[in-house]
Amino acid sequence: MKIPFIDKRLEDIYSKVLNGSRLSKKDGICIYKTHDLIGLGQIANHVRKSLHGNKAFYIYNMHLNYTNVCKNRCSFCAYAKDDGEKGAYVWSIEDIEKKLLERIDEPVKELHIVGGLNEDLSFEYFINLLKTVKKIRPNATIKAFTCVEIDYLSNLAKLSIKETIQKLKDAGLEMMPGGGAEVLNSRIHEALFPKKIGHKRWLEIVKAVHKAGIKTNATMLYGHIETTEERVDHLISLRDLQDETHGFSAFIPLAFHSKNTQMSHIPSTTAIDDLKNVAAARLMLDNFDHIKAYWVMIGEKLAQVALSFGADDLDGTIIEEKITHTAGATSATGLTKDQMEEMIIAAGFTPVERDSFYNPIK
Ligand code: V47
Ligand code: SF4
Repeated sequence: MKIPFIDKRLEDIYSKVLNGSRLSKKDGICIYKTHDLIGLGQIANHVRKSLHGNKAFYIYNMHLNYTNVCKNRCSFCAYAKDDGEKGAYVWSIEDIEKKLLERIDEPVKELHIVGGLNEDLSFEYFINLLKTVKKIRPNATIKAFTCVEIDYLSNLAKLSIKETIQKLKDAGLEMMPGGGAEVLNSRIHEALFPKKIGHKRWLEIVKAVHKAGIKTNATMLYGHIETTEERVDHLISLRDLQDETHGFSAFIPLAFHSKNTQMSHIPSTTAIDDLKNVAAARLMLDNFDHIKAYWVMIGEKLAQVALSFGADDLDGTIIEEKITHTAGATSATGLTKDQMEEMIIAAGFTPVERDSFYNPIK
């Protein structure tokens, strides 16, 4: 298909994509810098359609954020609290049972479980948490804990990363979400989340997780202090690791929301930047099968548009999303299955309900 590019630099990128050649750092920077958003979108859509045709995936999922008490206090996070601070909470195993039982009649296929680093919780709590969830929801996949939590749990349990993963796996862990990487860069790490593990450690843990046979997602938190070059380097680091492990399932660009954070002066991301991040991911991450447009962060309407800019997945129904809504997200806190399907159909795609591993639900 011939694309009438306004920015002629995109012609080279399109030729590389058509030839199956890998895009360079310079191409990545051009993708972010171009003003030819429609031309860029058409290239990304070409790749998206060649991989997934007209399908757009979603999952019936549920988020469980077991505690918001966190010792790291990253400056971009509105969700975390100190112990004893107003609004701080920890769910007991009984609270978690209650939450699950309240919605037991719903066909939930995945439980997305993450929380803060709360020094009051023991390693046994996490094992009981996984076992309880599996007992109540034996047919739903447990996608839980970021590499940040895995690092913390290995210190707590005084076990190696490998042993920690094995214990969690034995208790029911089946997949891991992509959070915690933020931007894989030392400058940003020092400036925004110095208490959290750095990028080398994040990559080391993710590698160990993949080696243990657990698939993970990957994310990038954009729209704060990062430069274009740092964004592209982040994508290339993920692409390099994927070449080695093939353990990443989906990539999710996460749009920074600054309300109630220590960085509340930073304005919201623009629709143009949100779409560029989706397209950049689709084009740079040539070894990732799936790119998610996370409707919670970019809003339902833009997520529909993102399906034509490289994304093939809208994540899920969610219900009770906390992390982004505490930071000012104006999207719904959850959607019904019908709403997800209507969104996808209205955007011109065919909805496919999936499980955590992208198998269609019959
Ligand atoms: O790691 C924290 C981000 C992440 C803010 O793998 C913020 O399927 C925006 O990783 N504004 C957690 N973002 C969410 C996450 C995720 C979400 C959906 C699906 C999957 C998946 C993973 O949220 C954190 C951090 O990068 N975050 N604060 C904020 N103010
Ligand atoms: Fe804690 Fe995660 Fe928030 Fe950082 S982003 S303060 S690690 S909950």
